[in-house]
Amino acid sequence: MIGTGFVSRRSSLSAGLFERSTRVVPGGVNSPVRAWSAVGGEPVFVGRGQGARIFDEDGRGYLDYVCAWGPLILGHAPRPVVEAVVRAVPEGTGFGAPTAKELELAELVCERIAGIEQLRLVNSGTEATMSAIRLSRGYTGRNKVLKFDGCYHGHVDALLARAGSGVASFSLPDSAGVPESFTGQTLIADFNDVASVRNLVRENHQDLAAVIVEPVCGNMGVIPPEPGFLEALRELTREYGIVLIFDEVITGFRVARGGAQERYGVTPDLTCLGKILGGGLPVGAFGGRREIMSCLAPAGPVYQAGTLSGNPVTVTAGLATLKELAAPEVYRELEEKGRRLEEGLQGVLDQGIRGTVNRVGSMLTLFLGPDRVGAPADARTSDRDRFARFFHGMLARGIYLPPSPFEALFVSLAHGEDDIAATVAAFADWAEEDSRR
Ligand code: KE4
Repeated sequence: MIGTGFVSRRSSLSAGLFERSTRVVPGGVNSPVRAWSAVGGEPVFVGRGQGARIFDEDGRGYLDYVCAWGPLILGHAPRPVVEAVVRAVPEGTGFGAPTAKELELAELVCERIAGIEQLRLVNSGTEATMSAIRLSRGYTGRNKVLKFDGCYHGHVDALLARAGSGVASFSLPDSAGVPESFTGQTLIADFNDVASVRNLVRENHQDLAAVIVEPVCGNMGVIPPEPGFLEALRELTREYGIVLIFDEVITGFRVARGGAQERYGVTPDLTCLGKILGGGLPVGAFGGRREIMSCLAPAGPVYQAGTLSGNPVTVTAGLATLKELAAPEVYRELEEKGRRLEEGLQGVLDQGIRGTVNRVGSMLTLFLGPDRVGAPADARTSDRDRFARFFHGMLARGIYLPPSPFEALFVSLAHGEDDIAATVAAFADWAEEDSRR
């Protein structure tokens, strides 16, 4: 069955395409993680996807756990989304004017996500977090923002920053091209370390506009919040009038129908969304308390805009996707599939491989090396060479994983029990082969 057999040789067309691509696209890719820098080798060029599988340009199938980095919770080309988009396109692909559809999507999101009373659609998660930071600064009149070491919020200048450690530090930029002045107002705390946050907040609260956090860290591999961590952030920010922003670009509609804020029962002031919200088409959104959102132009003085915001085709795909995620049993199914994969992988680790699996719902990470990953610092002790062998070993067995130890695997509704069993079997087979090295 495609996607579970051994892939005897790598796609030759992909290799040719990659070489061509590097001539006209920086690094040959339109987003760095796709270049496989963390695992080596040349990326597979994907020709199409269907259900739980993708197919490279040679038609070789792979079980896909990247799922376009999270959006494809229904799997690839789900019929309800495809049919809705096919119907929508002949009606026009964009108007630059308000539409009933974007209003319907905003109302649906406000109904699903507890912390959102008003919503603004944008075109990427980066736009969402960038705008939420600006809005927080405009609303509070303060300048500093606090983020967490290891959390990623898109390539926003002010958030491309991390300190050496998690204590009070004004960060240096993490990317060329970002002036120190742009990150000079960015504080870094340690995820799951309430004391590191409390110290920074108490020192800086008079000029601290926002605390932004991935409620489940997904960008150092999956790291769940420790019990009480999110509650402590909520209490601290409320005490000092600081805007609490949940970056739910990954977790929104992923870890629960109402996102992480529903799963953990903590309601932020602002929420950033993306990925699943667009059903695989380019999207982002930010929303929250009406009092804060009403500061946004044209209602208020904080400017934010976007030519393609609320694009009717994107909104159609988003509505069709969210409608498939309405029934509670959907999240029971996702939880069960995630659990099966976690237990299967952990079972192989328990046979003698150092590592651990972290999971929240249908997003999970297999760490090779550390026995426990409760913070990004733990994740950084991962055995990167072994991960690279794991990645390629699984690829050769028809399993397509995120090409980095610091990303999440995503299980979709299209992944069946056989697929999950085949994935675990492939891991066991690779592990046995690797142990003989
Ligand atoms: P985009 O601008 O890439 O749509 O979203 C940025 C973003 C914001 N917040 C969180 C929590 C995110 O995870 C992301 C983007 N996620 C990465 C993968 N972890 C996208 C993959 C890529 O960069 O190519």
